Amino acid sequence: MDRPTTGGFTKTPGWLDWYDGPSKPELKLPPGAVDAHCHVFGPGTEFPYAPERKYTPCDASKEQLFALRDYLGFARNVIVQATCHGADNRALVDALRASNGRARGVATVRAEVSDALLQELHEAGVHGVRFNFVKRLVDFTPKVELLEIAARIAELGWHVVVYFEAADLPELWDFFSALPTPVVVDHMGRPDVSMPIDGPEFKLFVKYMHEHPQVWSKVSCPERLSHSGPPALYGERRPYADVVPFARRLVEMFPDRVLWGTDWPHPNLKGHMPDDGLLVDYIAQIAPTQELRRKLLVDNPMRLYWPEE
Ligand code: 0GY
Repeated sequence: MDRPTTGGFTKTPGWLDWYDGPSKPELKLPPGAVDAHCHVFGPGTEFPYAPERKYTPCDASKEQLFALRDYLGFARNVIVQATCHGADNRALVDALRASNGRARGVATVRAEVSDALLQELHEAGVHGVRFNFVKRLVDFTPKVELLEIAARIAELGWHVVVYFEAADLPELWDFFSALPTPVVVDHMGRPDVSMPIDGPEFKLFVKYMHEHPQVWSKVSCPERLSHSGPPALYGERRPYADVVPFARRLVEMFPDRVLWGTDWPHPNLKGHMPDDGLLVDYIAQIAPTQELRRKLLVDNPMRLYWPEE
């Protein structure tokens, strides 16, 4: 289906639209399950994309996100500010306010952000900021500025979400260790899953989590990390087999510090757009018991994003 981005914005050539006909998951999610990593994009007519963005996505509205939440069987969302909106969090805040308390957020702010704006974000349901180190997505921000932001948001009880490539962990290690808040790593620090699970790269990430009890990991995005697929495994309902051991290792070693999310509407995917129903069934492979799934999908995200409940 052609869904051109509107509001004077044209999608980046080759941009894959999110998949509009997800299957119904076979896995029954525990009551109160949280999709702890997803985004809203625009719509561009209402919430313009940021001038400094590295891509222009297709629109993906809050109504579409909430419909997917209900269809898949989730109760709540954690909406993460994506780089195409820069530090303009209006689309995020709009979605949070429309969610009737069923969504919380992770924002992007610059060092010059006012206390009043931080307070407004807090009241809307923001509980964290995202620091992005993926070079294809953002321009460089000096670490001293990030540390200033971290010190200010720590006072609000927020945490820091970090997104980086596995090869950059050694360089970022000391900076992450200096952060005064819980640190949530996106997508397991993006391991190369063609490498052995006990090889130096993933071992370093496991060591990092082991040595830092304040560090959490999202065990999400097999569709980004997989070399084995789908598409070949569509229909089989056990997709992304090559990523499973990595995610399962973290779920079993750190059951109280893992989160999971769909990553809808799946920015910057090349090759295939995942069926979100299949992604939910993937959870059964990485968290094989009901207890692990309850921690991953309910207890852990509730502790971080709805601590008052
Ligand atoms: C993700 C992934 C990506 C993009 C962003 O903020 C963003 O633009 O997060 C990516 O391209 O890997 O997980 O949302």
